[in-house]
Amino acid sequence: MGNRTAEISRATKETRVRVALDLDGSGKSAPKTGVGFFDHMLDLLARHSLIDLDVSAEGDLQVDAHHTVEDVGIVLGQALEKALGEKRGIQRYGWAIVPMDESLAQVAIDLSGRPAFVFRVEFKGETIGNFPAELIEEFFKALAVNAKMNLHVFVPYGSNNHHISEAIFKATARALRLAVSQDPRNSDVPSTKGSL
Ligand SMILES: [Mn+2]
Repeated sequence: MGNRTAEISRATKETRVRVALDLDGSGKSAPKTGVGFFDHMLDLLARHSLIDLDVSAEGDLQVDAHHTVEDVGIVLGQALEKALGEKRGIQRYGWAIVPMDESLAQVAIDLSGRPAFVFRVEFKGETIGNFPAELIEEFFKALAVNAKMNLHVFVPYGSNNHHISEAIFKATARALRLAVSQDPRNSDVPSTKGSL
């Protein structure tokens, strides 16, 4: 299957973001985005997907965390797509249902080469600590579009925003772990079209 790694840097007037990842890693990460809660979520994403994930970002946090979080989603999505290459031999689909105490998250992924994003989540109030809850959706939208994948996130219930967010990141991680993993029964591109 070769080397499934990628490194992408992106600089705009709002942010400078660098992402390096290894799909066949062990879940190592030490995110440095300047946004503590977001670093915590990226750490969860790496740990539970077993993707080694090196993320550093310097954003216009004097404005707010919006650009930083969105741009990390963009670059992470681009890196994921690049590391997958031709997608030969991958499982392609991934899904997970993950509880976090009283909250539940259901995530389904298709690494289809087509972006689609469904986010059915109701946070309780506008913030998670001092982190704007709406940025969770912005991050995953940017990730889905730039990784060119279908990403469906559904939280049927949950009452603590920190738990809801953790459940979403862990379920996405688990779904990604499955979707990017090698299918021992199929070394071809998993599509009747012959490409993804
Ligand atoms: Mn936590």
